[in-house]
Amino acid sequence: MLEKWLEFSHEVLEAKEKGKPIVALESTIISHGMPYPQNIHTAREVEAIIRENGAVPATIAILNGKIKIGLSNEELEYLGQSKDVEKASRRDIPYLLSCKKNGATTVAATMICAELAEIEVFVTGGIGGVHREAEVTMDISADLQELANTNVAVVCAGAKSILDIGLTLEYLETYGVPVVGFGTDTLPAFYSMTSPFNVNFRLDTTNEVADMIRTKWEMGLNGGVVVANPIPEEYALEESLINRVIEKALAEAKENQIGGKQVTPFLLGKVKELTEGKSLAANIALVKNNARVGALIAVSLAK
Ligand code: PSU
Ligand code: MN
Repeated sequence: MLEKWLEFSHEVLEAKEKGKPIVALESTIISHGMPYPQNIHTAREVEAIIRENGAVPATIAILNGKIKIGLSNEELEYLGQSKDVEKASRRDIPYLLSCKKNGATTVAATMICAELAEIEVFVTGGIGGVHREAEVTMDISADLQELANTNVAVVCAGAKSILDIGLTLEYLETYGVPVVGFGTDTLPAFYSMTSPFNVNFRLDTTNEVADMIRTKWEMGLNGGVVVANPIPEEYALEESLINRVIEKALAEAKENQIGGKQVTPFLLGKVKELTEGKSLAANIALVKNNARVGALIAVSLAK
C-alpha cells in the first residue's frame, strides 16, 4: 500500500538493504528556511558530513505526488530554486499527494515520512514550538504533536527564541517527549548555546543518547526524542543582538497580520534581514554540527 507513495533513491535503498545507518533530513529548511544558493550548498554539505560520519543521508520532500526518500542533485536544485514549492506539514500531505503537487517537508512531515521509511534519526536546525502569545493566537507548531506521537529522534540546536521556549518545554513535558541536552545542561536557543531553561537530561556521548532512544522504544513509549545540540561557540550570535532583532521581527509580523503557516518563514526571513546575514552563517554552522552528531547517533543505534 505505502509503496504507492514512497520513492527511495538508489543510495538510500541500498543502505536499507545492507542495514546501514540512515539519517533523515527535512526540506522546508531548503525551500523556506534559507536563501538560494546557500540553501543548496548547505544541503549538500550536510549530506556529505553525514556520509563522512558513517551514515547515509535521506533528504525528504514531496515531489510530483510522491514522498521522496533521498533526493537527486536535480531534485535538490529544484527545491532550492522554485518559488512554488508548498511548505508541507502533517495536514498538507494528503492534498499534495493526491493532487500530485510539490512540498517541502517541515519537521512534523519529515518525521512522518521518516517513520514510514523506517528511519530513526532526523537532523534539522530548529524545531517549531509554542509561539509567544499562543494563549491568544493558539499558534503551536504541529511539530510538537508529531514529537508526541511519532517514533523518530530529532537532533536540533534547541528552539529559537521567536518561540516561547518555556511553554514549548511545558508542552513537550505534557506529551512525554524527553528533551536531552547533548553535552549541555541548558537548552540551547538556536543562535546561542544556552537559554534560561534546563534540558530534562544531559548525556555526553552519542552511545548514551542512542541507548536512551532505544530504551524508550523498547518500552513501547511511542513518540520522539529531542536531542538538543548547542551551536558551536565561534558561530553563536550575541544574545542582546538576537533578542533585539527577534522583538522587531515579532512586531512586524503582528503589524502585517501574518498568520498560519506564514508565521515561521516570515520571522526567519526578518531575522536574517535584520542581522545582515549573520544569522544565516550561524544557521548553516549549527545544522552542519547537528549532522555530525545525528550521524554518530544513527551509527550507534545501528550497532
Ligand atoms: N525553525 C528554524 N528553521 C526552520 C524551521 C523552524 O529555525 O526552517 C521550519 C522547520 O521546517 C519547522 C517549521 O518544522 O519551520 C515549523 O513551522 P511551523 O511553526 O509553521 O510549524
Ligand atoms: Mn504555526
